[in-house]
Order: sequence, then C-alpha cells, then structure tokens
Amino acid sequence: MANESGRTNRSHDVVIVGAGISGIYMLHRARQFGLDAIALEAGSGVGGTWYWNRYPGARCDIQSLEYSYSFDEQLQQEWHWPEKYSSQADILDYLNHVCDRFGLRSGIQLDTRVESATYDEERGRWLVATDRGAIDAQFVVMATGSLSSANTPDIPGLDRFAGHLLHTARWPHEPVDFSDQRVAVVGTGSSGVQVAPEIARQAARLYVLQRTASHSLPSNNGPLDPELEASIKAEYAAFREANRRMPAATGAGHLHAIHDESALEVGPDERQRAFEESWTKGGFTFTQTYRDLVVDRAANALASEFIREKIHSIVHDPTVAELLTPKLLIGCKRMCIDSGYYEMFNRPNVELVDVSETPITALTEHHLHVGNRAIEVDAIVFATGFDAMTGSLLRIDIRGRRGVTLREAWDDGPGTYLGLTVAGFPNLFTITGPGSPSALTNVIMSAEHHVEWVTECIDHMRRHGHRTVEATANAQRAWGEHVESVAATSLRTDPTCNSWYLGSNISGKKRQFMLLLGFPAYVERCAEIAASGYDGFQFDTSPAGIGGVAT
Ligand code: NA7
Repeated sequence: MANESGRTNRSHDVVIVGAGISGIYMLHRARQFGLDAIALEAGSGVGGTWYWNRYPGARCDIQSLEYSYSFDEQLQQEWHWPEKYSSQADILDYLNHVCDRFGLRSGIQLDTRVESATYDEERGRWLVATDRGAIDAQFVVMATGSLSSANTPDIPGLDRFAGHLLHTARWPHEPVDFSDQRVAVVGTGSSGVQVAPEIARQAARLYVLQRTASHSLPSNNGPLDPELEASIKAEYAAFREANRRMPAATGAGHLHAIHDESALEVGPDERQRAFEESWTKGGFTFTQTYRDLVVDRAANALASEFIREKIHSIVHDPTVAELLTPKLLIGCKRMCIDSGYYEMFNRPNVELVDVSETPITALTEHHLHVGNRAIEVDAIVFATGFDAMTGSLLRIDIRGRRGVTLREAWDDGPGTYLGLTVAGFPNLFTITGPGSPSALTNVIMSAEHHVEWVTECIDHMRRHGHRTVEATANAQRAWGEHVESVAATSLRTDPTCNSWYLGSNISGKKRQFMLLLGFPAYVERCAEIAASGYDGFQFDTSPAGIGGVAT
C-alpha cells in the first residue's frame, strides 16, 4: 500500500498487468530468470480472454494442437485436447492447469484492477496504482491482451431497456436461459457468428442484426483425431518450429499444407476442387488454398465467388443468402470460423435484420428500433467486438518521462518499437502490442516469443548493470514506417476495408493498420536486434541495477 509520501512498501522487480495467456507465461519466465514478479489481474480468475468471453459457443478459431503453449515439452505431451478446435471452457481449464502445474498462483493477485502506472524518472522505477493499493516496480509488462476492452455501441436508450443486456466479452458466470425468449444478437463478427447458432437452438425468436456480412468458414470441428495427435506429439518441437515459419503462423505441417501457387495460375476446375477441399477440411485452411488470396484482387475475387456460391447453396431463401454474402474483400476483417452459422438461417425462428443502411436508432423499454421498425425483445446480446490493440492500454493512465501520458504519446496513432516498447516509457513492455504481428498469428506463439524476448532483454540488462531500457524515437519512427510499408503489400489495408485491425470499428479512433504482417521476418528482426546489443534502444546504467531497492 502507498504510504503518506505516495510511495509504497510493496516492491517487485516486475509488475505484470494481466493473467491471461501472456501474463501467465511472463510470470513463469520471469521467475525462471530469478526475477521477483507479480501479475495483477482484474478478473476473479486467470485466463484473460478465455475468462471473460464465456458466451455459449465461444471457441478458438485455431486448432488445439497449435493453440497451446510450446515452452514445456512435458506439458505439451501430457495435455490432451478433446476437440480439434477447443471450447472456451477447455482452454480455461488448460490455463488453470498451467498455473497449478508451474506453481504460479502465489504470484497472481486476482480482483485487482490497475488504474495507473507512473514512471519516476529520478529512481528509474514505476509506481503501479491499483484499486487495492500501489506497487513499486522496476519493470512493467503490459500483458493486457489485444482483444480485452469490450465495445458496446452508444445507442440512445441503452439504460431504458428493461430486458436482459449482455455482451459476449462480459458474459455472466451463471448459465443464461433463453428459452421462450425473443433475443437480438447485434454483430456478425467471430463472436456473433459463434453465439447466434447456440441461442437459436433455445430462443423462441432470434433476430440477427447485421451491419456488415462477414466471411465465415466452417470449422468442421469434432473430436481430436488420436492418430493426428500422436503423429504431432511424436515430433512436437518440429511441428512448432514449422508453425513459426508460417507467414501468418496460424498453421503448419500436418494441419494446413500451404500452397505456393497463385489462384490465377490454375484452371477453373482445378481451382474449384482445391477450394472445395479446403472448405471441407475447415477453418483457415481455406485462406491458404493459394498464396495470393489476400494479396491479389483477382485471386481474392475468385475465393469470394466460391464463398458466395457456398452461402447460396446452404441458405434456402435467396434474399437472405444474398444479404449474408460479404461485399468485402477477403482478409479485410478476420474471417470467422463457425459451426452451423449459415445453416441457422434456415430455421423458422431466426430472422436476419439488415442494419447496414438503416442503423439501430434506439432502445426503449421492450424494443430495439431500426428505423421505423420496432422489434420487441426480451434480451439483447452485443457481439460488437473490442477497442482492439490499444483500448486496454489506454484505459490505464500510463505516464512516462516528464509525465507524458501514453494517450498523449499516441495522439496521432500508436507508435512502438517492435510492438514491445514505446519511446518515452522506459522499462515498460507491451506483449502483443500494436506494431507486432500478434493478432494475425497464433497469438500464443506470439506471446511466447514476446515474453522470451522481454525476459532476455531484462537478463541482458542485469548482466550489464543497466537500470533502464528505452526505445529511441528514431527507432520507433522507422518501425512505424516499416509496419506501414509491409501492410501496404496486402489487401487488408485497402481503403474499402474497415476492421479492428485498422481501428475503424471505434468511432474517433485513428485509422491505422496496427499489426505487422509476417511472423518469421519479425522474429528474425527481433533476434538480430538483441544480438546487435539492442540496436534502437538506449540503456541507462546506475549503481542500483536490477533488484535495486526502491527508495
Ligand atoms: P468484431 O469482429 O469486431 O465484430 C463486431 C461486430 O459487431 C461486427 O459485425 C460489427 O459490424 C458489429 N457492430 C459493431 N457496432 C455495431 C452497431 N452499432 N450496430 C450494428 N453492428 C455493430 O468482434 P468479435 O468479438 O466478433 O471478434 C473479435 C475477434 O475475436 C475476432 O476477429 C477473432 O480474432 C476473435 P461492422 O463490421 O463494424 O459493420
């Protein structure tokens, strides 16, 4: 707790903000390096994203054998995933297991929301204030996740609605019973596409409010094939390594064969066969059918046409099928992976409501208003996404050198060096921060990489007696230009695209592609920088060194 001078009696080498995938591993790794670390978590349990997003149907869109930690051979050998794509509950069980197995709970403080982090230039340390007291630390690691600041649209009358208001990212712990209810799901991104079919099975009537039709691919989920599991576990390390070499790192080797061909190089029959095969295999395999689907407009159009035909072959009502057909380029938004989403629209109790031209105008006590239409509902489920990448960081009052806030520093869009550090904010690290490949990869893999890089940097400092590390403004500027120039090679930044990758789902947020494309090149660059003695960083050396006592 802070004493009268505003200082605190609690002091650690490292404060980690968040105990999700990144925070859990950061704590483990920091301890392995002999650092005294504590993870502060706002939730009442560990798991981050997988703790909060407990809505029915919540499931990972990356296969279980990939979406798991690779840092411990025994862990990856012993853990058994029941399904090809894991449910939220299974992932949460796994993360709890990891905490128990590595004795991490003693270093995690739950029910603690970090409110501010203030850098003390004189001492080269941070004061982290929480709703349960303050902690002094040499390093702060923001493991706050890319998708954790839930976005609820500011619809007039939200507070007037007398029914049940829910958000997929803040789902209650107790089961929600939709039987005999009229329910509206707002949003048709990954969360909406997953939750709607589950609600449709229970509710008397389900209205799906769609502003933009998403591309959704079938997961073809099912029990994990024991032979596949055995074959991957027989050479898990090599499998992980192959994954790390994938451009988007969302699959490799046995799970997704990457095709080197262009969709334009092959004849229509062969292309149709290839698309059909990857569609049937399920998941992101489809986007890997040809190398140029998110790079070349003509290739993109061929894949879009295949999906359009699929939607029309599944959905009986051609008007509904056409409304569900995305008008966007593939890759503009993250594609959704579903279990029976399009099929759901053949149910008599489900109605698709187009809010693209006439938005939701208001809520009243029992109604949701779309233009002149008043839809009577008992419950509204917002599946309206997140203030991604920057939301959770900016929600905390972070103040670096000269008291400059992160919000001020990022006034013109988020700038980082490597996605891991911010100029003017010494000894502050951002795991999967803007400017890193993070959300475009298998994020566990990115988190592992970042955590290892950060702990090795801290270890380097310890060995060299450095007190602080900080990105230079020049390195940060050059990194921003690099991220932008790589993004320009992809259709994801096309002017017709609007997505949380670009921040364009949040009103007033600067449009800027916040992710670096290409995981292997990124990993190589980070390694080169470390090997060069941390090019682009400046260190400050003082006798206090690491573990120096806060005074
Ligand atoms: P997303 O992908 O950001 O989707 C949010 C959805 O909510 C999207 O369809 C939005 O339409 C819709 N939305 C947002 N505000 C409104 C309003 N006011 N009216 C109607 N519809 C609205 O979030 P998810 O949670 O589904 O998925 C996020 C990531 O989690 C996903 O990419 C995976 O990585 C896992 P819009 O497209 O903006 O027109």
